[in-house]
Amino acid sequence: DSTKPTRVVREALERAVGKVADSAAPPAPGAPAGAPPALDEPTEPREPLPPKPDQAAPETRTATGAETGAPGREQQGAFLTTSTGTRLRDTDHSLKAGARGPTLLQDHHLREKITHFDHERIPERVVHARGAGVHGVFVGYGNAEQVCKSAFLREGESTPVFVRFSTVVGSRGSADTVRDTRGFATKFYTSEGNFDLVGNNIPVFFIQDGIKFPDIIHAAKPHPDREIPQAQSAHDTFWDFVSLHTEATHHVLWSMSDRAVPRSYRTMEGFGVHTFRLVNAEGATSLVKFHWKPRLGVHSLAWEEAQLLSGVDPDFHRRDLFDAIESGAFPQWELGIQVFPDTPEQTFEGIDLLDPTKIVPEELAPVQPVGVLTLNRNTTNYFAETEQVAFHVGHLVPGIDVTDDPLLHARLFSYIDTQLSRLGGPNFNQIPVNRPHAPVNDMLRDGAHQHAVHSGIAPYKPNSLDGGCPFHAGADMGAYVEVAAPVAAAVKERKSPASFDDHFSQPRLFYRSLEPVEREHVIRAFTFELGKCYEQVIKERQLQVLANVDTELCAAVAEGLGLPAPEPTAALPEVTPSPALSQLGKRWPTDGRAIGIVVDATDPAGLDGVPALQQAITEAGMTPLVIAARGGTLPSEVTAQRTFLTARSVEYDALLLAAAPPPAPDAVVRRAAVDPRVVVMLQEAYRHAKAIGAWGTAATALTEAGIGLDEVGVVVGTDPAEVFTQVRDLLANHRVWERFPVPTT
Ligand code: HDE
Repeated sequence: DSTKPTRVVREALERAVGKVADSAAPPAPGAPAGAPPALDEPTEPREPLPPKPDQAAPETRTATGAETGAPGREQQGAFLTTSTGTRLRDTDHSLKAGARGPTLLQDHHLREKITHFDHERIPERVVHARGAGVHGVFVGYGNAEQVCKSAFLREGESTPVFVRFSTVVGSRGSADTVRDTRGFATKFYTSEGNFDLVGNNIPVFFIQDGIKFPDIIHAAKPHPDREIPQAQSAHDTFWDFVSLHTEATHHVLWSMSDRAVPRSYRTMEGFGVHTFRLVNAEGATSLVKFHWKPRLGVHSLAWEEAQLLSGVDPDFHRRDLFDAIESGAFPQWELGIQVFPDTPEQTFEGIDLLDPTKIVPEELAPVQPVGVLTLNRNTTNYFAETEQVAFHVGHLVPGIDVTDDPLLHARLFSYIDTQLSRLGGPNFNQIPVNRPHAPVNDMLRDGAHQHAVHSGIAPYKPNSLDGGCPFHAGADMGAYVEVAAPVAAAVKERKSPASFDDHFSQPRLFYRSLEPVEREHVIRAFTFELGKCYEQVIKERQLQVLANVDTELCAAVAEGLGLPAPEPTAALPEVTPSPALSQLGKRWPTDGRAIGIVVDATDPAGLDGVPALQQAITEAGMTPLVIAARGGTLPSEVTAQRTFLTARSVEYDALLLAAAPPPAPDAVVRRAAVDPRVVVMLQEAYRHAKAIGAWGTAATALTEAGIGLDEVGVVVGTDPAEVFTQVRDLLANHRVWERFPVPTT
């Protein structure tokens, strides 16, 4: 048998690994012994798609919409060319010495094509590699003028923005719905230069000093030996580090809460994390924390939903964002500020404003809205825009300055430095998505990928040869002037202030501010994550950390792990809960929610009411998605967008079951057995505390799934419109929270 390893190979394998592979791919069925393995059929050729509009006319706008004056490098003209504009006759065959002969080195088109391809990838971001970016506009309310002179905050001032949302730990191709912090980075192309607000959806950070950043990231990233697990914190190195490094505890509590599994990028808060310093037109300063407040409210996935989605639709958040914008449901956030007096201590109500592991509860300092962000345009090219966008906390505009937060200071170094290797040189701000809309005259010259053809001969100051140009502006001409903030007389030392030593009061404040059902989710998250660790000592050490946060939390997690709950090492501090930290107890707009309508394709009477229902859902700003046993057009002109094969409950915020009106009470109901995939869908939707509606004979499916018709969040009726109205009402609370268990300890 020619496919068996030879004796020499067999012996070498036996020496090396002690066993031998049996054979290569099996021969085709029915093929004579020794025949080569069967190959797949080649794909059928298809008709080419018609040209897109931008293939006919060259674009002269940058990716951000600004006029550049010079044509970009996007496709121009209808003919295929080389990168130097020479038209090509054939790009399907390399130049060969005869049709069956060797390929010739002289084929310059082949070499250009392959060389470019070989270099298409750039290093992914070392953190926040997985992301989705979109364009939008920010409009100032004008009320911030008392504290900030920045032009983009002026009343009615409209500023283009680019926003990139991201996860932190995973690689570029990792799933969207993993348990992780989300990045929320905004580039404002203001008339005074670019301002980047590079924030997260969690208001605190794992570390207080930037010098620890490589440590936390090395611990959170996959294990270096096998590079697993991907995009997860549920592994030994992460819990090893955070259980030893207790200043991470506050962030860890947020990461184990529902905040770390957002329903959508559109339903996340954003936070600047650090305290910034604002300056008004008179030069008076204030300290502030930035917040983004989503108009749709803060909502999360259930943990099991997030896990299922990682497989069912790893692009869930991207798709959700792009689809919402495509359909005109533009997501909105208000930018808000918490304002604190700029005192020498830089504390507020005893909270150190320079400590990035601390929040200031909104009840102590309300978040005051100063403008509104609307995301209204998807990217044209993911790589050119989202991959190449370069944020930097040092991209500041007059009116906004940094404070001495030691985490922020390390970031001020890191964000430029990282672009040098990621984007390959110092000219990354010339890339279209990074170009400011304000005029640039920077005297920075040369370097890799220089796109500007600078004129003049004196890129230095002072000069006389270019007439002294460019000129210094001065504050009255809109120049950026650092605030002359005093620096305390000090000695050089590697040390943090004593106020940074409190690692437990705010994690406790956070946990105690959550509703019982949210606390249960935190308990389960800790139990899940620590349950994935192998080392007993790490679990025990983390339980000790939890004992110092909250007795209920520690006891419940310990029970789940089957370990004794340790005693706290110090008295637990008194905390005043901050209700603003809970996601519950509020009602929110339901725009952009996805409603699955399960239909029976063989039941024309049941499909009759579906078009009107779809219209009602669309008019309510939501997306109706019809799910049937087969795709295509069904009776009553209903189109199935999903089939039982492609649909999974996790894609929908609520499920509706359509069927014919119930037969007369004495009629014998004869229904085909409910498809088991519909039963799974219903059980999952029920388990994830989603609203479920049904009418007509469809209620049978609920019974078959073991769901009581009178249970909370289950709406059974006769009129589709009425059932939908009630389901919509339930959706305003996001979930049927009563279905989740609450802590019992
Ligand atoms: Fe980042 N961070 N970071 N970070 N960060 C990066 O910059 C870094 C921190 C955040 O969508 C990198 O261009 C250090 C806090 C976001 O492109 C890198 C420290 C917060 C994004 C970097 C921090 C953030 C990044 C990787 C500790 C919330 C994605 C690629 C001193 C306030 C931006 C890049 C995007 C990206 C370094 C801590 C948010 C390596 C050294 C705190 C949203 O420069």
